[in-house]
Amino acid sequence: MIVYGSSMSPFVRKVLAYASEKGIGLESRAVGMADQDPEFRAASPFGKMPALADGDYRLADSSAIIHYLEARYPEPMLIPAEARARGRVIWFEEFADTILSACGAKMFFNRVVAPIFLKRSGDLEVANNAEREELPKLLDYLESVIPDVGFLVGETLTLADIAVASPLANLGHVDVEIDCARHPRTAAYAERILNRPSFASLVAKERAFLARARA
Ligand SMILES: N[C@@H](CCC(=O)N[C@@H](CS)C(=O)NCC(=O)O)C(=O)O
Repeated sequence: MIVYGSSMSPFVRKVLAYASEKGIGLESRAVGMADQDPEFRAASPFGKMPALADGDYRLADSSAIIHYLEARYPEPMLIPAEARARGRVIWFEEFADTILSACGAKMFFNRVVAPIFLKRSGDLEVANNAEREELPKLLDYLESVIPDVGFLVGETLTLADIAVASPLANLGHVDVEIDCARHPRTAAYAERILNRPSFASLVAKERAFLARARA
């Protein structure tokens, strides 16, 4: 099974960390933004990453891919069956994909993607505004729902934790630290989840790659 994309994308990282937590062996194939690789384009009609190829079955979108994998490999269950728990897990995934990642993308695109990969200046005002005005409110929300110990939903790791931690990893790539005074639970939670082997090896590789690209 092949996953196309770069793990610096929170959506790709979410799929790779999820597969690692499930013990699903995936081959990660690097493609860049607007990549014309025909296999990738066949799996992702609009050229967005991630995309999956499982034999002749192809699928785009991190959530679609994860739902496919969860149905194919039910154990360990990372999307709970119980109605309320499942609803909460999908809420956190949506929050992470559409609200937290959108805010993070303003910083990541303008501080990293534009200058390093597109060789042009990013709009630093957009990035700084996202960091100062948008992000603190999102972290305030997380601070109100993250428990002192454990996970976002129930007693075990779920897709909710993987989805929320993934865009938090990008903050490290744009030199944004979660303020331990204002958001102590969120800071400890991010460290807890991102230190799991499923995330730690990906993030370490990303950091090394960015350090080389910036040098
Ligand atoms: N909803 C999609 C979002 C995927 C997405 O927007 N990926 C970005 C990278 S973070 C991308 O490929 N952008 C390139 C483009 O829009 O052309 C998912 O969950 O997979």
